[in-house]
Amino acid sequence: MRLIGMLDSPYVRRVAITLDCMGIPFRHEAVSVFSTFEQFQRINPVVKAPSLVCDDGEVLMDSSLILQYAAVLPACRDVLLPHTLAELQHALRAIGLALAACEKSVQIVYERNLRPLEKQHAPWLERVHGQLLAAYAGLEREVKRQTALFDGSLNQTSITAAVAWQFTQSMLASSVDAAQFPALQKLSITLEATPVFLRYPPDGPGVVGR
Ligand SMILES: N[C@@H](CCC(=O)N[C@@H](CS)C(=O)NCC(=O)O)C(=O)O
Repeated sequence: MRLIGMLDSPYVRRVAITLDCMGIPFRHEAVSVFSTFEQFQRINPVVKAPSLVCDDGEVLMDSSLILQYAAVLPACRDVLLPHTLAELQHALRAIGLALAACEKSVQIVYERNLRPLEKQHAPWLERVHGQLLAAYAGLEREVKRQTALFDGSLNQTSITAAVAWQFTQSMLASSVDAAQFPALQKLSITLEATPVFLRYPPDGPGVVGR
């Protein structure tokens, strides 16, 4: 299996780290949706990162769908999600908040980096920024509440939350004050120091216009 996309995408990084923790063998190919658009297009004409090229050549996209597929592969040692309904529900709520935070961060970065300054729409940016802060406020509460998931262990919830936080802090630190989110900050410091996070550093060319 080939995982296509740059690790500076939180979605790609989330999948790479989770697949590794699940015990699933894959080859990572650092192809950018921006600086190597045509190369990406040849693999997946939709140009969405992450893309997963399965062993039979079929291409999957969307990080959550890729992880859903990975969870039923014979090589999967652990789906890294809770097994009871109540705990799964809480875990999925936290993952949803982290993914919303990624999406809102990406929207702000695209608006700022890809749209000419005079065409940027301040009310839209303000709306998305409010949504981003709401997502992180909710996630901060979950990190404090769900102590078993956020005790430094590696599971789908903690990985997604830590990857989202690192991405937002690297791109939008002035928009999301880390001091207001101490539990997320602590989680990020802990997980970024683990060998598996260090194996997939958030490197890439960033968002650049073509
Ligand atoms: N919901 C998707 C979002 C993936 C996504 O938006 N990836 C970005 C890179 S961070 C991308 O492919 N951008 C190029 C584009 O949308 O044209 C997921 O979870 O994988």
